[in-house]
Amino acid sequence: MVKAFGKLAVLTAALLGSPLALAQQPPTGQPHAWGIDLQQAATTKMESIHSFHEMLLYIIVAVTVFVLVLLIWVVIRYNRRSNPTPSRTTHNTLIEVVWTVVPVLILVVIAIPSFKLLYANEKIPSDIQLTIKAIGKQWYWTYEYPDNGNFTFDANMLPDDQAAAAGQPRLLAVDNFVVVPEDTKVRLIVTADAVIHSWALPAFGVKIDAVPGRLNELWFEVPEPGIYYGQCSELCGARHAFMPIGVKVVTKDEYATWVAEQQAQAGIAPAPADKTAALR
Ligand SMILES: [Cu+2]
Repeated sequence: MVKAFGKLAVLTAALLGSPLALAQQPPTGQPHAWGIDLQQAATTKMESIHSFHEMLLYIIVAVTVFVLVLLIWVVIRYNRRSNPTPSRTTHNTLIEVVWTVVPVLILVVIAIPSFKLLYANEKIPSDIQLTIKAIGKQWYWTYEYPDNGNFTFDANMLPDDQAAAAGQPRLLAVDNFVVVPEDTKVRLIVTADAVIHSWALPAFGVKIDAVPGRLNELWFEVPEPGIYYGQCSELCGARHAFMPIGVKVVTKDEYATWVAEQQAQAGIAPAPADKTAALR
């Protein structure tokens, strides 16, 4: 339904020639001007969040319209002029039972898929193929690749001029991407060094707090190569808004090449049990 509204808005805008006509989703699942709806889903996890969100929207619209109709009816039918002698009813057992039971049922209808989704997204699959560690710092992210010889790098935001030169979006551009292979179950272990941050990537449907002294974990599997952006989502100090998250999903071959480059830079000899071999 949201999508239908979004499409309708874009279509109307195209006909009227307004800037909304430019509101097509960019291919990389990043926020954009005149955007409506959640970010495009890049994982099945995010697709299930989209469906749940749409189901909620139907329920919200139905409840709102029902209450509005009741209000209008009361205003018209029971105002002082049309109803000069008001009823003195104080109790009606049937109505009271109905207005208690129906909302409970609506909440149950919402709660069941909500908990299912929550548990499904929370559970880390047993066949994880790659583990990466993200450490939130003030105010950038450090990444470690323990499965590939434990090379490490920092990801800082690019200033506006460099972002434009690199063809990356302002405030989301990063100097170093988290590179992951496509079609691979990736576990991300998340922690922080001083204050709480949050590693969030809307297109993947993931968000988790980075807490000092604690390891949190999430997982994702992205079928399509591309560049995806997220941001630190827990207020962490002065430059909280300037520690974006950039994930580059590449083919398995490109991933192996990238890992080899990183290992060469770090002076790590590729280990025999290197997990990149298993990925290819
Ligand atoms: Cu932050």
